[in-house]
Amino acid sequence: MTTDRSPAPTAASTLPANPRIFSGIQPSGAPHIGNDLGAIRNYVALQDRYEAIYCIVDYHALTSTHDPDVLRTRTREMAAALLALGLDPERCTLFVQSHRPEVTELAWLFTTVTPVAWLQRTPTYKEKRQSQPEDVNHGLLTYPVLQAADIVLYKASLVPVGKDQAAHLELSREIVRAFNGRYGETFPEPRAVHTDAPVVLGTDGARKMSKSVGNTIEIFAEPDVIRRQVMGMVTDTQRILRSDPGRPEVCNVCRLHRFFGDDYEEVWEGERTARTGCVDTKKLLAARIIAHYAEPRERYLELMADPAGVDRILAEGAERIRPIARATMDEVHERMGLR
Ligand code: AQP
Repeated sequence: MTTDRSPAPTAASTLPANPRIFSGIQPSGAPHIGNDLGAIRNYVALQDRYEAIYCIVDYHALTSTHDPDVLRTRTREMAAALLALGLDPERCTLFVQSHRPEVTELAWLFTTVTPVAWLQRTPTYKEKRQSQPEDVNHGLLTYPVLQAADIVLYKASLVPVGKDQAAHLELSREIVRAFNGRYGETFPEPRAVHTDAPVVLGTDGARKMSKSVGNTIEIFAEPDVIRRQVMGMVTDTQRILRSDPGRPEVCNVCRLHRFFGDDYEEVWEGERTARTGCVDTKKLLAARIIAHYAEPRERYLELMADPAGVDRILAEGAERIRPIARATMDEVHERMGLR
């Protein structure tokens, strides 16, 4: 079984010389394998090569999570999850978005260079209007402006993210171009770095795996829960009988086998020849996912048993990057004629 968590070689080989890395993750629910395969394993790999800053974006989560206790708990859980999966506070900075409030000022300043039409056409905004019609708050509309501020407050130029973030990142680049065009060259244009699993589909086999959709395989759930989530996955819908040959290239279970074993071709062959059935393939996948995350799960439980220790790491992270945030804001004030 593979434990290689490095990014796709094509992604890494195109990186510039000394970029600063930034990425954020929402504390909007339990982390899932889509988060890990699409983004977190790149966070881990890149911390050894570049100056890396990672953020738990609690302001963003407020656009859909309104219970203070839930938000607090999830924020700490997400921090413990990232540490358990391999982020090392000695090799990167991990902090909570609201602990460096300069970002909200920068976001507001960015709204003055961002046409409303750019925000209204964002696919995520359109989706959220459908999925939470009773709560189309202003934060949902301006989400990409805050995201642009998150990244460039630290003058980061590379952003490890999944493909679902492509439109947001493109908007960040447009906002940076608009600011630089009006006030002079200030910020680098950020660009995405993807893994070799930039879009992981959910257990429904239709939409991307997503906390808010609830079609996830959770990384730190009890083994029984993981087993249930995997066994509930939609497979190749044209394979009706056990004796029907499968089509592994369109089966989400088979696709996931690529990331949880060295022998996925053998697994695929078993499906193609109907030597194995969907149930066998799911059972094997569940066992491999559980084994793959067994050690991180132990670390996660240890970290959650020491909440003060986790909070200390987050507080130190926010403090460490204060000078970068202050220097950026001083420069922005000067350029915009404030102060
Ligand atoms: N399915 C996925 N495949 C690949 N990458 C993914 N990411 C998320 N889902 C997938 C990447 O994980 C990072 C953190 O994303 P997030 O905090 O937005 O996570 P989420 O699960 O997408 O969260 P929600 O609550 O479900 O948000 P919505 O529904 O608003 O998207 C990002 O780099 C993301 O690309």
